[in-house]
Amino acid sequence: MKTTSFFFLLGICLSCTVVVAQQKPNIVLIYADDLGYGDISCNGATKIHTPNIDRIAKEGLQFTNAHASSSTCTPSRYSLLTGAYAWRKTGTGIAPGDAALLIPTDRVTLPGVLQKAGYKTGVVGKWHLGLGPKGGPDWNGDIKPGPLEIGFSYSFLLPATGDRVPCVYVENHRIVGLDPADPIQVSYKGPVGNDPTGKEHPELLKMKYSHGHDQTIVNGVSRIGYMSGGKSARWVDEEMADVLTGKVNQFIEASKSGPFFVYFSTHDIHVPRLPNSRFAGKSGMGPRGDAILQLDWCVGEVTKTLDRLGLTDKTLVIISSDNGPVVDDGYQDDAVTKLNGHKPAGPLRGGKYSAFDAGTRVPFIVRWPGKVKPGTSDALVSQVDLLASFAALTGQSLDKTEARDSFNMINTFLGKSKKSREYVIEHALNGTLSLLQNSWKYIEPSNGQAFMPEVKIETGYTPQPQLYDLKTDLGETKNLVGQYPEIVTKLSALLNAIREKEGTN
Ligand code: NG6
Ligand code: CA
Repeated sequence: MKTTSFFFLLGICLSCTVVVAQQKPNIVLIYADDLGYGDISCNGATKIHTPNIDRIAKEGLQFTNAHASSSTCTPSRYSLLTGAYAWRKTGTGIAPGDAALLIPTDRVTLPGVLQKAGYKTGVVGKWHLGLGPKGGPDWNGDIKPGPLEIGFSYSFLLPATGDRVPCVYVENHRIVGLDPADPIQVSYKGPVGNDPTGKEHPELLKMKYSHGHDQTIVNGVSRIGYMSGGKSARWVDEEMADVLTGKVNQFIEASKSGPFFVYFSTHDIHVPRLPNSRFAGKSGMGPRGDAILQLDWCVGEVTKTLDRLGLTDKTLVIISSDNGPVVDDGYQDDAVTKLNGHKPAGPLRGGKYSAFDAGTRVPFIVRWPGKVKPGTSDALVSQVDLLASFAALTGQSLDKTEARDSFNMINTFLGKSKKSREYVIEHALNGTLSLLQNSWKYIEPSNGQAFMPEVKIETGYTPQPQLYDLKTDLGETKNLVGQYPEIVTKLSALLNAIREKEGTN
């Protein structure tokens, strides 16, 4: 190539980069809880219909090989927001409801990056990343540090999960509707106050537990952890989807001049599954299916708001999930008996908690009308890359030690390229790491139960290494370790090198 044409081409490439870098679409990230790859009709479900999610998929780009970082909530969200794998830092497993904020306030974060680029940044819904200083939050005072100290300008939260106390909403630094004359007390060590527990008073329950979840009863459902007081502030599970969706829509309305980022972290379809009466009984699959319908409704309501405000074309919408599916996660809600042949994980093996692919391979849909060409992408991608990708999209550079596991994959997320990530790491409940590269999946050896009887999930934990070729064996049934020892050596060496990568936790 002649030098002049080389520089001409270089010029074109650079100007493309600049065009991408200067775009500041609004960003709506709808992050479902425990939604499996096969739980939505656009991913092949036939027993349940999700028209609003399907609409986003039809108008957008649907990924078939996108991963959460972990097969449980807290570590997936930690890595989504920090661009670093949670397993690099101790204490980032499933957090109790009184945990301190897990993300140090001096860290670069996904909302922080967007805030620096001029975005209004909001989070609504499940948090589960701890709140307050070491020792936990002051529930009756200012609850901080929290989202507002790590890059969000507005927050409306379930502090942990729907099945963990305290069962109250926290807006910015305060519990909503708390009566100072009835202070709230929270403990994960032992009972506080006189509220009945599920263990002692099962006759008071409207939904019985199947395992765990036998502590303080709130709204007829016993939870993990103990609480007392705060009666006027307690949430009603059946109203939660409406409350959260309303807050998201208010935030969008108030930020419509843009750009804004909203992280809508739904409670659905996590346990306890108590959908609104509009959805109860409607799926024919029991509360788990009804919660999927409710989630789909939430997506529809947000979509309508974007349409009404004329923001649809200016908004990048992403729908995904924090980990794979579980059917019985601790309540007797008919999810198992009414499954009716539905396959929450689609063709994948395992589920929530596991090292098999259903643990982390989740729905992932990107819509940006006029910018993202509708279709499907088989590129291997990970949610850990959203931070660096949004930094690139908004024209910002990151220090090399920050967000060390997050790569700029914006062209793949926007469908401009089919390029896969060089590798993806999956992290399971017992700490097992797996490495995906091309069509290979390597699961490192680990100790732990191969089958979790309460949740009836195959974990993929074995003392021997495992190697699967997902191109020919998506269901991870034939361990090829004996046939390809050189691939095993290569992938385990790569995994170790990644494990040792330097950077800030
Ligand atoms: C488990 C809970 C489960 C769920 C999970 C966290 C029991 C027996 N099981 O310990 O119900 O809350 O933690 O789910 O307590 S996650 O999606 O937030 O990671
Ligand atoms: Ca989850």
